[in-house]
Amino acid sequence: MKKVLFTSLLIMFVGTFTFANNLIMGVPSIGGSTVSFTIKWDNSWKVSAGPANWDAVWVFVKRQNCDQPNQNPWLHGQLAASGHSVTGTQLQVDLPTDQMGVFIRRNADGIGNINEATVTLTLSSPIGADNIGVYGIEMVNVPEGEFFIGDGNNPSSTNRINFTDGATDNPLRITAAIQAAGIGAATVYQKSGFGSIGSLPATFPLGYNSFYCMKYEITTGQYVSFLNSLTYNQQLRLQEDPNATPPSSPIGTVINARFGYRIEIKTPGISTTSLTPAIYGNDATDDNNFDQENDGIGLPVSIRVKDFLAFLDWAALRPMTEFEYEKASRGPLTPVLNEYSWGTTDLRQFNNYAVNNRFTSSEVLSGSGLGMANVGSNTLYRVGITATPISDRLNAGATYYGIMDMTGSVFERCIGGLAHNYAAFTTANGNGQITTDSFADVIGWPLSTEVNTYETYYPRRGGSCNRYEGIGISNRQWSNFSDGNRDFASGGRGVRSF
Ligand SMILES: [Ca+2]
Ligand SMILES: [Ca+2]
Ligand SMILES: [Ca+2]
Ligand SMILES: [Ca+2]
Repeated sequence: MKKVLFTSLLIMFVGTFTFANNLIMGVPSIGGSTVSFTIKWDNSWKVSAGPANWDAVWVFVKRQNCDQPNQNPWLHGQLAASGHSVTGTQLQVDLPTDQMGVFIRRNADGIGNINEATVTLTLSSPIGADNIGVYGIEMVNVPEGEFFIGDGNNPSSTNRINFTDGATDNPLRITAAIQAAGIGAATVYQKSGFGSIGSLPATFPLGYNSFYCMKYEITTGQYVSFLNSLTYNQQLRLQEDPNATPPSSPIGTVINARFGYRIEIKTPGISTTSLTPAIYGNDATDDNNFDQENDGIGLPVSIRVKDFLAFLDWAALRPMTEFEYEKASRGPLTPVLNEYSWGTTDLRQFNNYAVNNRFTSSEVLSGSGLGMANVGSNTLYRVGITATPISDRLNAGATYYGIMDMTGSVFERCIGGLAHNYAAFTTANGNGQITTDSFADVIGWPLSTEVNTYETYYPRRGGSCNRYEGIGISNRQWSNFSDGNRDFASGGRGVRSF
């Protein structure tokens, strides 16, 4: 039986110019090799001044041969080289060379709502009786250009380990020439040489070139969509405790419950007559009624490095580097000592405010102000909660480009750190598939076949809801931190070079 799934992986939309709004994608229709669906979202932008960037939706397709739908894996839906279109006059469809998905974005400068339009994508082979899933993730363009790493701190002070120009405490400007040649030895970008053991070559993304960055951290809704596309054995490898809580466990078995959200088994899998995967859902209210409006679907997830990399490979994205983290946060502006992702040292912690409409898509804090950040509260709130209809960058806590929660909420895992070699990392994206043991397998991603032992190979940036120290844009004090479970409010987001 043919079925179609559709998932707005992120249902809330906010940005520098904007307030919370829906990305809405309609139920797809299928014919021949094509998938068509409606799309609309509010408070979109494309601007030539200031950040000179735009927002977009990364859309990709999964397909499943349905002769044995309970057992067959969902495979990434490779797109054809042409045959992609969108109706109306506002939008355009951009196809990357690897044909893993498309970016839907404004075709001209403008700020405001996107009228409903119909997107048609052509797959690389006829759909036949396959089941089809369509997924969308909101992204922000980070344009090509120079920027600074480091904020001028003494890297030895309070163990900041921040980037410098090598010789002094001063920031270093990343230029086209540096990207083209590779930045080289760690002593070039850190005073004590605390960087990659191997020299970073031209193929290592230093952030000069443009890339797309997820507007928000990976959410519980996105993570559940990912889990629900896996085989039983893949799910087993991502369980809380594979021995105690296999996918065939009863309804309500907790898979990942941290800082307020609860991901549980909604429909148990089957392990007796066949291996039918479980269906997971969110149940923040813990009444075993899943995926309700107040079940915390828009909260960020706290996950291990293994989970994080598997999600990014599945979504055909990649991790960002530490250099790209600083670019995405600071933009081209001159560094401010100890600045946070909104560009100042203003800071208001969430715990000083009440929260209304808890766990819903309209969850909101009782107050606002400059530099709102979820650090030290030990609770997670919906991604982008600080953006309001009238918020500017400082009030929304947004980065220069309009990316949310880069300071606080969950840690942003990056490629980088010290005491290991990440010179082989490139702009290569995931290919939509993970291994049968649920590992990412992209060449160049550090140690992606080891279990839990590579947590220290992915430095964490920006602080989290359970850490208020070391949260500045350039602070690297969590570079060498080991935590093999999901207890530390560590998550992150994907990026993609076009
Ligand atoms: Ca429950
Ligand atoms: Ca519920
Ligand atoms: Ca964060
Ligand atoms: Ca892969």
